[in-house]
Amino acid sequence: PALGLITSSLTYHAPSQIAAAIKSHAEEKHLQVSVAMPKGAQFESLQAVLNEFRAQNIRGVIANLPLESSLAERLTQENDDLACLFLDVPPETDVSCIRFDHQEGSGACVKHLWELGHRQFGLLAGPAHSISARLRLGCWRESLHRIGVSNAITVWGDWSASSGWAKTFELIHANPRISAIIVANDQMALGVLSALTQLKRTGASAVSVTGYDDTADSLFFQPALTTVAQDFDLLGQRAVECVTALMNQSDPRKRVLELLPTRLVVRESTY
Ligand code: IPT
Repeated sequence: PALGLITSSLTYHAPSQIAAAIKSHAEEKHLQVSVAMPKGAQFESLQAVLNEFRAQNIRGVIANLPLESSLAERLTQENDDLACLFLDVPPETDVSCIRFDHQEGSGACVKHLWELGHRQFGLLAGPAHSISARLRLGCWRESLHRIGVSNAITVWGDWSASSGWAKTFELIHANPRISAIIVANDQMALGVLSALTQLKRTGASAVSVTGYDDTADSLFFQPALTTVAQDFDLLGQRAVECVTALMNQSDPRKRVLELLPTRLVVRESTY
């Protein structure tokens, strides 16, 4: 028996950690994992992947790539012989889904920086096509709005360190008084820290930075990164457990919905 995994590019840290966790927890259950990494997220290309999985006798599929609600719902409805579980879809989507509680983590970053006295914020979001990027940005803005901050500046990166580096110059140029940058993932935060060093915004004129993911490397960034921890191993474990449970029950309309906790890890990049 085998599972199928459709994933975002494994060149990024989080999807590769999640894939590794899925693989090892599936192995414990003596399940092979077949991996597909489609370029785009159109219905036809995803349906082709599911057909390919079906031909390999796969009956359970985990999709860790950003999909709009209507697309995930259509895939679920038109493939009701497969158990499909989604890890990156909007909250209101009528499909089986496990995801991290973005509200908890995003809100905690704003609160932490506010309590340190920061009032001038830069927001570095992930790519606009990413569901999780939009959810995190939405929460930052809502939390800032609630405490009366209305002048935060938003820029969008593509999850990579190089985009974080480039966008930092834009942010600081737009408002040189920015004292804190909230970043949608650790890889972009690495680039932000590098750009801030280049801009000589260290020491007394340092800018605080928060990341998101808590990758294994983030502790060794200079300075060590304050970030929101997402337990990718737990996500992989729960995903394998849920998709196998879905495979073993007969009602294709049954839905699983699980929210995993996140946790703010405070290190040296915020003061
Ligand atoms: C999400 C990561 O937080 C982000 O850093 C990036 O790697 C993205 O994945 C790629 O799709 S985590 C995902 C479960 C929403």
